Amino acid sequence: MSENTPPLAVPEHSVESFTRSFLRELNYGRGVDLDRASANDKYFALSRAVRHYLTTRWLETLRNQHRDQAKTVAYLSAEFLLGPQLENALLAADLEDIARDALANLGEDIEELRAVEVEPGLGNGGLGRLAACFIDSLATLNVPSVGYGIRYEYGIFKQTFVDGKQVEKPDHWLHLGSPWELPHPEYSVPVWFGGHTEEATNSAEGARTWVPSWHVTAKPYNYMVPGYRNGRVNTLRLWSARARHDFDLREFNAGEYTEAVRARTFAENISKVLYPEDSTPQGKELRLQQQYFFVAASLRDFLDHVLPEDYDLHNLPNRITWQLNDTHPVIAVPELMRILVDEKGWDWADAWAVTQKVFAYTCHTLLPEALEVWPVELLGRLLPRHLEIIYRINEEFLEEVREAFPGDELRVRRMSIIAEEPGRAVRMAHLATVAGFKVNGVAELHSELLKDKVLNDFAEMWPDKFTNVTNGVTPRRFVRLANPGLSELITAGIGDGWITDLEQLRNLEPLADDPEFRRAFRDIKGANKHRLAQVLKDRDGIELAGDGMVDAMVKRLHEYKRQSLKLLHIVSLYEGIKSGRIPLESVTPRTFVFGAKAAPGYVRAKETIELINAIGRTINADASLEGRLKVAFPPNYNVTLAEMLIPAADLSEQISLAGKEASGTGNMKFALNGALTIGTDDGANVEIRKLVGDDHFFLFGMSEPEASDLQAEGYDPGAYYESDPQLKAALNLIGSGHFTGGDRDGAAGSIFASLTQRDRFMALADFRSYMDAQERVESAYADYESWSRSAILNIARSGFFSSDRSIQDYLDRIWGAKPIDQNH
Ligand code: H53
Repeated sequence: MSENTPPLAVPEHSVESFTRSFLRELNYGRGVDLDRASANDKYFALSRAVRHYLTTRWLETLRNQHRDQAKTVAYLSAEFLLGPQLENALLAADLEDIARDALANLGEDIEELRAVEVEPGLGNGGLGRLAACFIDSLATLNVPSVGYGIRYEYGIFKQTFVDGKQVEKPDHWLHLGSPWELPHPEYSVPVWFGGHTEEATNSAEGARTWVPSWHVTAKPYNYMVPGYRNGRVNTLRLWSARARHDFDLREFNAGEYTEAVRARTFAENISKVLYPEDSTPQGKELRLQQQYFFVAASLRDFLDHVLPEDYDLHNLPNRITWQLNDTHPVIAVPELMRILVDEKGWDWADAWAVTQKVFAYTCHTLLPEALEVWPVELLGRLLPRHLEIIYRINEEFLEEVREAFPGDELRVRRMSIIAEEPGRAVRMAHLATVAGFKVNGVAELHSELLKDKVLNDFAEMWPDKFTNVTNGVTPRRFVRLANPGLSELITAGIGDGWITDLEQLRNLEPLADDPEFRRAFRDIKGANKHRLAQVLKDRDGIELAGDGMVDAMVKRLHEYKRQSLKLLHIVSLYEGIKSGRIPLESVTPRTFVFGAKAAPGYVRAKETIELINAIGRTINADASLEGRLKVAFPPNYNVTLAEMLIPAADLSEQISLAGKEASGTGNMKFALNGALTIGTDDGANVEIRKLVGDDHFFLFGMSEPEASDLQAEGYDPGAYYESDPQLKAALNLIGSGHFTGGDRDGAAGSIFASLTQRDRFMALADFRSYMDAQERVESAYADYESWSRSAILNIARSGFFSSDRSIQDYLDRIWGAKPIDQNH
């Protein structure tokens, strides 16, 4: 299209026009008429019709971007946990009512068609969902940006339970196709691997020539990322791996069918499946291939297709920031150096000066074992030139360290990008910290601990490099879409400005004292609980405990998050009731809701799942507890389920050991939907508590310094076990096999032993304080009037946790990019 050809006009916002679009898509796009259309046909036609309304804006955005060459943010992330696309597109295009009415006129129920969608589960948990919230906010804030990642053919596995044990099923989300992606094979780029290096053919200082030995083709698929009703539609570009040649015709003709497709299978494996690890890196060759694959394709794409042909790359820092989402994309650093020095012929020093100005690094963890480290042998085999470049970066960096701290060789070893023990390996977090112009943590406490502990040597050397950007969540998806009842109530009270300016929720504060408003809030919470109850019943045959409290712990299953501590609370209540210590009538009716996937290879996490299910089975089958206690553990927790569950919750469990959860973002979603938090002083809980106030938050447990002191002194879980009779009784009941049909060896025995002997995340030390806090919860909940006041205040004071605010922080303090006026 020439610069002067305006894109098509946005179709008219009317039921008639929408109906026409829908039918046209059904007839011409799917080749069926309404009478013969499958649910999938109708879902496709509906999605495509919605897409029409956004496409014009998308083309405009791309045009403007090309014309303005404005500073762009490229969010490089191995994961984007997008969640259902249709509802978000309907919302962004302001088509919810029109589409519903149009379909109703045709005798179709939009909810039924929405249910056809399989969400793209291209992420594991917090980090992937954060990336999805961030691209939503970037678009809504009108920032030129592009998300780059991998189009995994199989997303995060589908979790099922068989005899209470997790069994993983492949998530073939593309099985019926996706109406949301647009392939662009013409923009495919080759990505090379292996081989060796040779003397350079150019004369640049530091240059070498890489002679790789094999390659795959990276084929881009574009996804729309619509801003909220602001006319901007950004792009998410996900790469799919293909073999250069589909198959070898000669071999095929000779009857060697398997051989003929070998190359293809090999290449396509790279984007075949998302690694189902969360917070712990898996040192697998394929994973490094995935990382280099998407990063190399993305850099190439930006340099060759987004920038004008004659662009002077010395200006790159004014044109782009590449944000590195954790260490996964950090191989981009030597890749850019390689392009500038070996391909463009720049001297090393010039290339390094530019490279150091275009990357910024977000660290999402505090667990040292979670920082990626690649064996030199592997990296050198897969990417020999990159390894050489890393060595040189390290050499010059260590010179700098020696100059700054003369004689401190211990420090030099600690800071080196290359670890020597246990085997030689590249520390990707160090590389990112050396190359990045900013390094940020994801919550205040986390950023402090990064500076003081995990990356302390680096912070001493470059104090200004370190900053904090507290995470946030998109209010569009997690309030407006997930909780329509609450959204209407808020809008009736304070107008609808909160959807894009979440601090406006502050204006709800006075309404917390209005009994009418509180009653309306309670009605909505009740309706959300019914909605959840219905879904769980239909989906999984699970019953909730009447209208009781919904107490939710949903997150990945990880020992540091301490699902086991939650279990100790449940078992202690159960044991207390059964032994007569706790009168049944005094127990608040409550349903403990769990949602959690365990990494398939994480044995302890899988045992915990088994134990939750075993305890749930026992409690749920106990007629004497009917209407009092229930345990609901719906399998396959994902974004779809989160949107259903979070709005129904009264209590949000955020009980990680202090100093272990970098931020958490579920905690924010719950508070924004009017749940009160029971939590430790960890991650973003700290900021939530400060904002909502101690009276509206149930704090318990050791602080981070207390926990690390106790660890340093030598923690003995046995001492807690012996000295607290209730704790002992709960643990013994688990260990006795009471919940596991008498089996003391399997999950129950293993968790009993691990908690009483090692208890790596000190659940036993926090048990008493947790139980006390749960008692405070019970008495607060007994006055539901005052509880709902606290819940409303939680909403009113959580506006800070919008991802719009996070993105504004990144813009102001890291990226230096600006929102642009779409219509100028
Ligand atoms: O990232 C979230 C944090 C959360 C943290 C999580 C995370 C992953 O999901 C995967 C890897 C990793 O290093 C960290 O655990 O605390 O809220 C987003 O920042």
